[in-house]
Amino acid sequence: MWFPGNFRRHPPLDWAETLKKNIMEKKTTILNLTEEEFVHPGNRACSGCGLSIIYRIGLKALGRNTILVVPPSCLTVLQGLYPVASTQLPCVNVTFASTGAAATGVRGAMRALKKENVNVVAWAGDGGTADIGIQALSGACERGEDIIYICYDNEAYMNTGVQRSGTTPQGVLTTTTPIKGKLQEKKDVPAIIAAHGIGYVATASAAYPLDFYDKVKKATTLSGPRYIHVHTPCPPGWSFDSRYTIKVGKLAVKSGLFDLYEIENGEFKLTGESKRLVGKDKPPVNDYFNSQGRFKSLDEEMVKKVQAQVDAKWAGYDA
Ligand SMILES: Cc1ncc(C[n+]2csc(CCOP(=O)(O)OP(=O)(O)O)c2C)c(N)n1
Ligand code: SF4
Ligand SMILES: [Mg+2]
Repeated sequence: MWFPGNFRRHPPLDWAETLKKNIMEKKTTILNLTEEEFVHPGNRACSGCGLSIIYRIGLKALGRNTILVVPPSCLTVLQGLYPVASTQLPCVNVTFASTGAAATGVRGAMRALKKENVNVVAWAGDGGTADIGIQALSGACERGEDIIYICYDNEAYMNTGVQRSGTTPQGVLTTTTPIKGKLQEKKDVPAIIAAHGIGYVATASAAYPLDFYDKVKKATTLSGPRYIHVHTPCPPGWSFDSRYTIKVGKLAVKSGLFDLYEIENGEFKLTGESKRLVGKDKPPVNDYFNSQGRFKSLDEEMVKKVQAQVDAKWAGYDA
């Protein structure tokens, strides 16, 4: 279970200096985000929900001229039902398998109405993206549909009680993998989508919301299919205390397990914290595993295997 001492101590950061530097360099900071809110205060997400962080920030980046397309998921619950929905933007709730196709239809409707400049944004969970919705998403990418697709990856089917999905990492305990954890490795969805040759694929983390904001903002300036995959900690599903969402999310990135990057017109580049980590010492992956109850059945051999995979991947980045 959770044990705060698992986190290594880092030197204290001078927040005022960092903020000043970022403002001088014209980077995105919390001070220059719009004050307009598109998610009402008070909604049905659990406390500490990573999705609720990126949803609030992502909608700020998208702005009012946006239509959302959402399949069944925790996001449907977070949004709630009309007339008490928490989102102040039009949202179409669609069937689980159809998100990519439904977004295609909304884009077609906007074209027919000559409202070409609307952001049509599919926003789906990992189960709705990696497993049941992948056919519709793949079709939309292959056809070159003019949509933004955001997948929030909490690494299981959370809304229905934590069942394993294609993106659940190997060894994770879920209600459908309750003894040894999931046997298979995590499906690399951004790589699958990138293999369609679309113009923009990015990864992000709820623990680095401004990096996510910049990527969503950039996606709104591009056209064609754009895909953003966001690592999204979930306190009840991952079994950690809800106050540690950002720390757990940051550990996934800092240990080199989940990388922040963009693939723009086929060109791969690390971004943000991952870019800063190249050539630097990283905390062992076991620090991340120890921060959550869902990894408690991992044995030493599996931890060594994952560490070796991460080291090999980063040796490639360092080259
Ligand atoms: C065809 C179909 N099968 C199953 C369901 C039940 N269902 C609703 S939400 C959900 C889980 C979605 O998981 P994910 O996409 O990862 O989103 P999360 O709940 O984790 O936010 C399931 C299985 C459904 N609504 N439709
Ligand atoms: S179960 Fe997880 S993803 Fe779903 S609302 Fe709760 S914290 Fe968020
Ligand atoms: Mg999920």
